[in-house]
Order: sequence, then structure tokens, then C-alpha cells
Amino acid sequence: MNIATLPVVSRDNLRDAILSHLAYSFGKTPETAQTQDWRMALSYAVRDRMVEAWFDATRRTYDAGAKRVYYLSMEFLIGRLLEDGIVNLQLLDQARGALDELGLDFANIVGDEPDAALGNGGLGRLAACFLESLSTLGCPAMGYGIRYEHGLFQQSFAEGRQMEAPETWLLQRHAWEFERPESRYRIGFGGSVSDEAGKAVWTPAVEVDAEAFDTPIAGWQGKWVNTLRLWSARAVHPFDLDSFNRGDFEGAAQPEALARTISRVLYPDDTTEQGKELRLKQEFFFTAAALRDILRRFDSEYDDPGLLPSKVAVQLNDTHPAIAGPELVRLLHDERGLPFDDAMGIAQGCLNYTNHTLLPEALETWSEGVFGKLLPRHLQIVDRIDDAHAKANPSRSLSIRADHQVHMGELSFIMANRVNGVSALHTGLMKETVFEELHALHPEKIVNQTNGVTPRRWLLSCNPRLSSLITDTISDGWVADLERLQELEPHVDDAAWSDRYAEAKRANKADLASWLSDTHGLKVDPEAIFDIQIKRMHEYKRQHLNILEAIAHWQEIKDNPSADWTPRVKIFAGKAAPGYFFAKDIIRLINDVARVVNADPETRDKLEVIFLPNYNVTLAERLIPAADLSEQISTAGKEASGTGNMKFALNGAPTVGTLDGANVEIRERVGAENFFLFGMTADEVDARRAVEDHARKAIEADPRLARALKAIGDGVFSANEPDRYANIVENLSGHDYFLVCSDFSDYWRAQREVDAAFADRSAWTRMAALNTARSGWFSSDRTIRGYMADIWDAKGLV
Ligand code: 26V
Repeated sequence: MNIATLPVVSRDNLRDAILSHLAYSFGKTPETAQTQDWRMALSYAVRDRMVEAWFDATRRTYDAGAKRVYYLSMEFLIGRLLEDGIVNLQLLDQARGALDELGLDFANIVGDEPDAALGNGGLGRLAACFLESLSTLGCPAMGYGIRYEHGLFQQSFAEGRQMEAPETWLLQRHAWEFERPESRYRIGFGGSVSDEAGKAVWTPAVEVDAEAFDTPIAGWQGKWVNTLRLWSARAVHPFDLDSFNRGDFEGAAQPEALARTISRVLYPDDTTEQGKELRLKQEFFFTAAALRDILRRFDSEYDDPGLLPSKVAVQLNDTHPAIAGPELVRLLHDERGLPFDDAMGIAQGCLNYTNHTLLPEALETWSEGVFGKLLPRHLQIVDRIDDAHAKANPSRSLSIRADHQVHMGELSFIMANRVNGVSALHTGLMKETVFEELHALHPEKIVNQTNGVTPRRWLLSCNPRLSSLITDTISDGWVADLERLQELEPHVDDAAWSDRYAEAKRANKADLASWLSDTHGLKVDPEAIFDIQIKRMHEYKRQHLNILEAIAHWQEIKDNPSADWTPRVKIFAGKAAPGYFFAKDIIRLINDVARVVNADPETRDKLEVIFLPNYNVTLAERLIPAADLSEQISTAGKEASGTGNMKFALNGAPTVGTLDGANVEIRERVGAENFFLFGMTADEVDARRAVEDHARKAIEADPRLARALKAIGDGVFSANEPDRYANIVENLSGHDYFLVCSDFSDYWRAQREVDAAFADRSAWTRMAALNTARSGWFSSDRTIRGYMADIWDAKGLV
């Protein structure tokens, strides 16, 4: 069947499909079905509607002999898929109608789906947005990653402290995946390398199988469907019969347990968890399986490996799959007998690398001991790559292998055809800092691709009220062409239209307020400014700057309770890596401040502080449409791009922020007058660090800051343990590497400008609407078009 001939799905079709799956896929009657059964039945009914277009996409790619794009990523933070699938297939009315008829509540059914948290934060969510945009643009593509049994840990609070529990999304059957037992590759680790007649032969000590699980990813209107292929580790021999026969039942199950460890759990630290052997195993495991799969597909169509660069583009999402360089060279040279230089040239023609951070502690390195033990042949190949590169570039002073470490950034750069940063500022800093030498040698290699977000999930689906207003105003072309939001601009001065815009935001805030009340017992005033900071907890993201300002604000309100304060609700959410104690202290401090401030009858109706537990994609979808103010307050030069900042702007929440990452480009587009800028620039940050005693000087110059810090130090928020936050106070008044104190005064000023601006509600609404109208450029469709044109040389087929 051709997609053009696919029958339109009516509410009745969908209802029948749900009932049929309920009976024949899950063995339940409507009387015995639980919410989960209904949710699975609906998911299967929706998934069925993707399959034809999925087959069709594969067929058309083969027929066109098209170049394929492979996105290799340790993380895909996909969240829930059911509502997204329904929205993209334009089945929302039918699904609501069918469930209604069956006596079921749509929100309840889609809300039953576990949030697949197969990523830590920005990098993983970007990969998920990219998959959706690749499908929307009809680009033949596949995502490769790991099918973690346990995604990012679940967070709760005990007396304000972060507690971690394992995440268990796979305890239930995953509705969207197809197991592919026939797609299995054997992956080796360790062992030795021998020389057989001048040929290197690697004999691994341990082997596991990588088994594929495929999830279809439908683009907008379901015209094209790509695949997310996640690898699960299995034992080569699942059961040791000899042990069993000896009566050693535990030993008999050992091989399976050991192999499975590799895909068991996502590493929860996105900066410092370095040098862990299991992580290197995970990296090689999924990268090697992906490359074997890519070559198998290539071999089925072509027999000249020289054609690889014109038929295959591989994108390395950060350095985590960097072993793809040496592994592809190994496959071509050792296993297929191509001369080394040819193999290296072909690999360099296929591979590209995206850098997502300049934080030194997050740049991956492996000790040559660990690396050589696990991947002895790859270490030799790394050295040959290093030598070949040094020979071709005699002025090179650094190397991939230095200080007994393998530097994965250097390796990725050298093995890549193109290297990209994720915002204009970040790309510039890459050239000036970590890749200065390599950039001078290869000045054409580094390109910028500013991040984006998919408008289907981050506007159409999560914010139906604003979406309807937009569609009523400019019709629905914006969904696939987000820059058309510009057409809203003539309406922002129309009073009736702007009332509708304000009403959508007000209703979203009221929804959030009732959810906060129902699920957390929190009462918030929907008239207050909803000021939101949601992201991973990191010192450079400066949640502590935000809470310091909240403390100073609280103190100032108490000084003068009858003044005309603009009521504010400050909402935080975010997880700290389990071993990142400073970040955990910041969480606890925010929770302690919330407890004290929210209990103060004098300030209660003017300031409230909330830290919501277990931040994930689903919570972001709930919070962002209800936000008035977006907090993007990192130390300039540290946030590579940010993508939450784009989601807030798009949903009509102006930013209070620094000139960091994509904030710079957001401000350029929405207009300086619609953005609350504060703080030092990246250059000023460097200069300020050189000032002796910069923190102490900043504290002496700002009595508000001094008083807020003193309150923390005096135990105002931890009466039973006054020195609980001594470490934070000491850090801020001493070293203060992230310059919280030096940026405080200007942040305070910007926040008071926010208060004044919010008090003029029609002017505020205009500012919010202009943020929406001018954020269309931040669609991940635009980003992916950039990768297709500048990096992959790939074409869309729809
Ligand atoms: C690094 C490491 C180091 C070793 C242990 C595990 C691990 C896991 C992840 C990472 C990379 C984190 C980098 C990251 O998420 N960067 C974010 O990427 C976003 C998408 O480009 C960007 O918007 C954020 O600014 C950037 O912080």
C-alpha cells in the first residue's frame, strides 16, 4: 500500500482497533482491562498507523539510492511517545472521541505511559528532537543508542535532601519497540593482538551479543517514519549448562547476568563520572554494533567501500561514540584488508562530531591502561591515526595520546569530516580554547549548528491553547515551518488578540496551579509571576544565584511589607548527580528556604518558593506552557547552548539571562527590549576571575547580598543545624569560581525590572507574544536542515 492510499482514520476505526488489540494482543475484555491495558491497546492502534509509512520510507530510500544519516548517541531522552505519536499522525480528535465512547479519560490514559528517561539532560533531549525533525524532513536516518534497563534515577526528597531510586520503565512492556532477534552482532572486549604474516589479529577475551530493538519515529503528519535502534546486551551462551549440572545454579546464570550489566543502567553523571571501565564498555558496545549494522546495510547495496562517504554520514553525539573512528578503521583495514591510509580516509569521510560542552571536567579521556586492556587493537590504531595525522601536519604539538591518557575530543576531531558546536558563542569558544591548535591546522572543519527544539512536542502538543490561537490566526502551516510565527507579529498590538494570548497563558497557569494543589498540596496564586528554573543541577547553571536573590527579595519584603510588591512564585526542578555533593547541598538549601519562606505569613502572598521532585520531560511539558519568566542564568561561556531557553521563549516566557550559549541568539531575535539581560560577558568573566578577592569585593559592595549570605550562614533556614550550609557560604565568599557574587547586583536589578514590567500586564503580554512570534528560528527542523546542507550532504525525500 502506498501512503497516499492510506484510509483516513475515523473515531470508529480507532475504537475498533483499540478493542481488537485489547482482545487479541493483550487478552483482555473491556470489563477486565486496567488503565495500562487500555493504554497499550491505544498505543498499538496508533503504532499500526505508522507501519506502512515506515516500510515505505525504507523502500523509497533504497529506490533512490539515497545517502543515509546515522545519529550515534549514548542518550535519547524521548519521554512519553503516545501523545506525540497521536499528535503527529493528527489523530487527536479521533483518539479523544474513541476513548470517550469507551468511557475512558484521554489524559488519564496517556498519563499512564512511563517517561522514558534514557538520557541525562540537554544532550539526550536534543537527540530526541533531532530524530523527530529528521522524520519530519523525510531525511533517511537512523538513531543508534543503548536500550538501558534503568534510565535516569528517580528523585524524591527526604527533609529536603535528594534521594535516588532506580528508574524502572522496562518493568512494563515497552509499547513502541519491535524486538529484532535476527539483528544480533557479537562484540568482543579485551584479549590480545597477534601478528599473523604482517596482519594484526585481535582475539577478544570476552564476547557479548548486541540485540536490536527498533522504535518507529514518525514525523509531522506521519509522512515519513525513521527508526531508533537501541542495543541490548545478551550473553552469547545464555546459560552455563555445565555449572547447572554440577548443581551450581547461580553460576549457571552468571554469563547472562554479566553480559546484561553492559546495558543495565544509564550513567547519571553528565560531567565528572570519568574513567569508569563499564562506561567505556557501553560506548564500544553500542558503537561497534551500530557500525556493523551500517556496513551490513551498505554491503547489501554497494560493493565498493570507497563509496561509503557518499552514501553514509555518521554523526557522533559528543565523544561518547568516538571509538567509531578506530573501530571503522579496524573493520575496513583489519577485517576487509584495505590499506590503512585508505581505511582512515574513508572513515574520515563518513564521521562527524558534535561538541556539547567545554567544561574541562566533562571532556572525556581514558587512561591508556583501561583503554588498552579493554580495546588493545584500538589503542594501536589510535597511535597510527595520531602518527598519520602528525606526519601530515608537522607543526602539530599536541597528540591524541598524551599524559598516559587517550583524549577522545582530539580523536573525534581528527577522525571527523566536520566538527560542530551548538550555538554561535560556543562554536567561537571551541575555536579559541579546546580546539585552538586543531582549528588552526584545519580551519574549515569547525562549523556552527545552533540547537533547536521540535515544535510538535514543545508547542503544538504541550500547549494546545496557544497552538489553537496561533492556528486560528495564521492557519496551521507554522507546525512544519516555524518561522511563519512571524506572521503573528502584526497582531500583538491588537487588543482583542492580545487578550486571547493572555487568556491562554492564564488558563495554562490555572491548570498548573490545580495540578500543584492536587499532586503536591501546594497553593499558588495564578496571578503571581511564575518564575521557573528547570534543568540539571550544576554550579555553572547557578541555581544558587537564583535562591540567593529569592532570600534577598524575601528580606526586602519583610523590611517593607506594605510596598507594592509584584507577587512571585519561584519554581525549581532538576536532578543532581548522586556524587555531586555541592549540587545536592543547593537542592537542600532551596528546599529549606522554601519551607521557611512559604511559612512566613508576612510574605506568603508575595513570594513563594517551590522545588518540584523528579524533573523529567513530562514535567517540562507541564511547566513550560505555564511560565511567565525563564531563568537562564549560567556563568557566561559555560552553557554550550541550552534548549530549555528556546522552549520557554517559544511558549511566551521572556528570559532573564546572561549572554551565554543560545541566549545570545534568542536575544538577537526576540529583541533586546523583550529580554532581561544581566551579568558579565564571557570575556568579562575571564577578567573578573583575575581580580583578587572578587567575591569579597562584590559582597562588600552589595548589602543585600551580604545580608542574604549572612542569613544562610546564621542558620535562618536550618535552625536545628546552623552550619549546614557553611560549605556553600564559604565557597561563595571565597573562591566563587562561577562568579555568583560578582553577578548578583546586576541580577537583582534585572529582577526588579521584571517586577515592574509584569505590573503592566498588557505590555507584558506584548513582550510574551513577541517572544513567541520571533522564536520560530529555534525549530530543530532548521537545525537539521543545517546539518543536512553543511555536514551530511543529505537530501530529504518528502
Ligand atoms: C558527559 C559525560 C562525561 C562522562 C560521564 C557521562 C557523561 C554524560 C554526558 C556528558 C555530556 C554532557 C554534555 C551536555 O549535556 N551538554 C549540553 O548539551 C546541550 C545540547 O547541545 C546543550 O544545550 C547544553 O548547553 C549542554 O550543557
